[in-house]
Amino acid sequence: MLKFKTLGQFIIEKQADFPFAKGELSRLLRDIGIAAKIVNREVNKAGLMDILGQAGSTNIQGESQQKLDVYANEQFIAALRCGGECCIVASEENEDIVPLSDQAKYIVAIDPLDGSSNIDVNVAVGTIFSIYRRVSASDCGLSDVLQKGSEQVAAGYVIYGSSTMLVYTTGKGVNGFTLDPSIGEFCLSHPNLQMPRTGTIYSVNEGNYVHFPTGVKQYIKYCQVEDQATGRPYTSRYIGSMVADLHRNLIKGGIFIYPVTASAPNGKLRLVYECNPMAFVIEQAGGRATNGSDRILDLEVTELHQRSPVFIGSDAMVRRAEAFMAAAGELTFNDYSL
Ligand code: AHM
Ligand code: MG
Repeated sequence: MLKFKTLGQFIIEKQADFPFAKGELSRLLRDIGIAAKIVNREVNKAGLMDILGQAGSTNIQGESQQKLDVYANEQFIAALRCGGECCIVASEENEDIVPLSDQAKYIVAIDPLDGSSNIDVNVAVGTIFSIYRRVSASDCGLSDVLQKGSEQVAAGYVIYGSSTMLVYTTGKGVNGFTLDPSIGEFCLSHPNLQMPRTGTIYSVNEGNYVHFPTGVKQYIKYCQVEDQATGRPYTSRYIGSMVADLHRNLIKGGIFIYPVTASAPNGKLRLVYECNPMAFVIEQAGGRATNGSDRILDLEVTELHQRSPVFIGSDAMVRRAEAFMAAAGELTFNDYSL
């Protein structure tokens, strides 16, 4: 008698929540899970293999070597192509949309290996994915991808960390699965994840402090002030892998901010395959995600690789940061002096 539930079993069970479901979304999630296991296998032996070479370099057999993010992109696209349930993939690694099956109902947006600059130093990286229902009746195209985040039917991430986890939502809460390498299955380990309403961790690249908007500078100062009642000073934790930073904050409570800066006037992170899926997960866990004033999931999407500032995490902390932004009366970088 099995004492655990695998991702596959869980997905099939949850299909009953959607009485008219034909199993396509379930199969799509299964395909993402399979690709995640393949990527996990390569990430885990990254130090052993010659896989760390730059894309475009050649190995001793004259075969071209690929960076892990290129490899991950290929694996996810191959799994989605093979599964047949995806009509378009939009990926951080591809300038344009990748058309797959025009018969299929779903769009997948993906950051195949987020935080990939961390691979070379053995730090956690992740995959972020987002699923939409196509809106076109035929000839699916870019307009199917440019939907607001609130239209997502499912989203999630995989974290390749000290263990590998897949965390996802279909809009009915958030569930986390840990990969048991001995049986090669993701097993339900974190059912119904709830983000603490507040926390004591703030995650922001403080090296960019001088370039931050005044509201963000003031919020950071607020985090650093001694105050017993609110548990300040807070702890600063910034890995540089959004998936890992947000996963930790989801479990422990905290806020992650990537604001506009002088060099990134629209923020750094991408709306379609980074901010929207993470915002869907965090909201479903009881947290909050905005661009400093407006809900991420309600932002108009006009470009495939559109960027957005993001304030995401525990509800009370994000609201507090927004209050500092509103009080400073600006959303754009304009003050080097504070
Ligand atoms: P990537 O998708 O090219 O890996 O970039 C996204 C990453 C996020 O995971 C992380 O939060 C951020 O970039 C770190 O940026 P910075 O080094 O500017 O702090
Ligand atoms: Mg990324």
